Amino acid sequence: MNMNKLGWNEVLQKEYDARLLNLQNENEAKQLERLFPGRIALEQKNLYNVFTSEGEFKAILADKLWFNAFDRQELPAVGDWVLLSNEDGCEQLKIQKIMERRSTLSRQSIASHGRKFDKSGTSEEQVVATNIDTVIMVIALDFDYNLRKIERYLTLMWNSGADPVILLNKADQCANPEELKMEVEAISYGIPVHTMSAVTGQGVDELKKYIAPGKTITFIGSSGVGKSTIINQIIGEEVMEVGDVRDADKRGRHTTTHRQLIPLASGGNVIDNPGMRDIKIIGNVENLNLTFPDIVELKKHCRFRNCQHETEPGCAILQAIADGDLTEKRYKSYLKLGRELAFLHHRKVHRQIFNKNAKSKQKILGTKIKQHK
Ligand SMILES: Nc1nc2c(ncn2[C@@H]2O[C@H](COP(=O)(O)OP(=O)(O)OP(=O)(O)O)[C@@H](O)[C@H]2O)c(=O)[nH]1
Ligand SMILES: [Mg+2]
Ligand SMILES: [Zn+2]
Repeated sequence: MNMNKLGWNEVLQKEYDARLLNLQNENEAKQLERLFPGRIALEQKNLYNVFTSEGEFKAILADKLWFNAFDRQELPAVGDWVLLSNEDGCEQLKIQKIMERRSTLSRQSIASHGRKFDKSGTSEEQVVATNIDTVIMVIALDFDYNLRKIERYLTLMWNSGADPVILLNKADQCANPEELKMEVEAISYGIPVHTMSAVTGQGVDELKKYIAPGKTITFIGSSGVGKSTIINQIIGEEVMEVGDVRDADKRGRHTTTHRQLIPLASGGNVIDNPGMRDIKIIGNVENLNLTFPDIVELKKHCRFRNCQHETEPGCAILQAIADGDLTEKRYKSYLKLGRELAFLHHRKVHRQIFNKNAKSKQKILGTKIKQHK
């Protein structure tokens, strides 16, 4: 495989070369020397598919990587560049190390799943995909269209470090796609918004502009919005499985069950994702402010610096709502997402303390085991 098309670049090469600096002993040098890079294409219950310069292979986690991971974020995700070893007598390659992530799209995982890695009992970050250049949120212009949902996704997308794009699909099912596009543009402040139909192919050329050798794009959105159909349109072939939507409410049936990185013949890479259910945001106030620049600006114009925007005279937010420049729904959405982020921050701090304690306990345990040997 051509590694540059897959996304390998100078920064990664530097990191790779640096593995041989500051080595402790010859043994370590020998071990590190034989590691080679690969990119995670698929994950299925701790069994991975990786692309290397030699092709596609199965890989498993090295014991050390597994043992040292306290958060799921510390395990490989689709899109990751990893360092691999090929050991005698082992059918699969072994993933020894995750290389530094250039961007990370994550969400809050649903705590009720009782994840093995949720050792602290708090909700945790679930890495959706990494090393992405452009993250494209797909909204279907039929059942799925909802401005509040777009605001929620935008906060998540700003947190990723990848460039956000909004794609309004199923334009063929909608009487006024251009009107809705303008409505979305009014709340997305300069983020590109496109309309398309993955069935007729209308708008696909505009989308192809985001694809370039070495670049990676990913599609996120609810089940049934057409993510896999769009990818098939881009490729020009039925590569991804596509599922019917339910008759009653036009929602999808969760056809795509695994994230998957697909290298395109032209040299770009696409990651398909399973449909997201009820998405929980992740991030910080900065991401929220990027999603709501209008509200950030308005707040600066309140008469009182500590204005709570409830009943105060000279409140620019209340004035904007009264004038119809800001909808109450949008302001409420801002407050709601802000509350969610504050709650999340609280849990995260708790979790960091827990992990720190657990890690030091593990160290002590490790030393004791060594002493016993
Ligand atoms: N009319 C119309 N139907 C579309 C369009 N795009 C996708 N569909 C249909 O929507 C259904 C769902 O498409 P998928 O591509 O499987 O949706 P998905 O987002 O990948 O769904 P999951 O894999 O479940 O997350 C299929 O029946 C597609 O044919 C479109 O632009 N217009
Ligand atoms: Mg799909
Ligand atoms: Zn105010």
